[in-house]
Amino acid sequence: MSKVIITAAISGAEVTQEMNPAVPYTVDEFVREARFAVDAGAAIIHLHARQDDGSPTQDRERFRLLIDAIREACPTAIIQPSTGGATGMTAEERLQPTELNPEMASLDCGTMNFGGDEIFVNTENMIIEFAACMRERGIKPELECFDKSHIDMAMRLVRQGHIDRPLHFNLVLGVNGGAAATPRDLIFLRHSLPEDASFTVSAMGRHQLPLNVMAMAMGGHPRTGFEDNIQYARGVNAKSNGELVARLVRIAGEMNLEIATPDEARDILQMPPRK
Ligand code: KMH
Ligand code: ZN
Repeated sequence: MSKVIITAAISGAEVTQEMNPAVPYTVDEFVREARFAVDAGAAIIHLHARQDDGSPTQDRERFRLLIDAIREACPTAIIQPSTGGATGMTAEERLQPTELNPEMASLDCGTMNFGGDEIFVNTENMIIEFAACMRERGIKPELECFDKSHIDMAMRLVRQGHIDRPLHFNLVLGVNGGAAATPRDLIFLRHSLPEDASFTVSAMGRHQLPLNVMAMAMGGHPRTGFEDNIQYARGVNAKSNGELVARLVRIAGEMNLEIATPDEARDILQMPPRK
């Protein structure tokens, strides 16, 4: 049986230290959170950058600092920068971390109505541009799909030759404007994927844990971390991303599932071996 790849989305762009003081802003805080997550069993660190004051940034040099520091602390981990960034950022801004040639990056597959007047823009041409940039640099895209139509868009771009197989999806549930964080919607999305694709499941807030467990039961992989959920239990903040990862590792063990090391994750996702 294939092993379970745990992704830790350690920072995100939206959560703050006012909500949970363990949310990382500084380089040292990022290193601490990445180390806790990897030591607990995460193979992939999904990374949004922050300035020291907590403001989200896609600045290439800030990403370089963070990636170099995390790599030193966690030399085997797969570091997956976000190209989603935060709403309101331009495509050029968002693409900056790809200039560092990471082995993987997120590729958002549709525009989202986040609420009010907030729109997360991913036009078809932007997705094609981001995919071309990743192909040129040998970066494995993780296809972020917040709804069924995003899967359809991704598959259209696969058929048109813009995105290469093997495909790895991240099904993101419970974000305003997208699919609901319910078993019904997860089953629908999972069965909308091509048979040969691998998939991770992310779900917001209190839905993170049950849908992570469902993902593992369905042959998929879980994504945990502060980007999607800052609480360990109702009204109780998680002390670290590592605490969330450790709980998944325990549950996977009870389910007789083994946890993939970063190198095993590269193998499962059919990525080149670590350099
Ligand atoms: N923060 C959201 C606007 C990604 O990382 O690619 C976008 C996001 C997706 O988190
Ligand atoms: Zn993200």
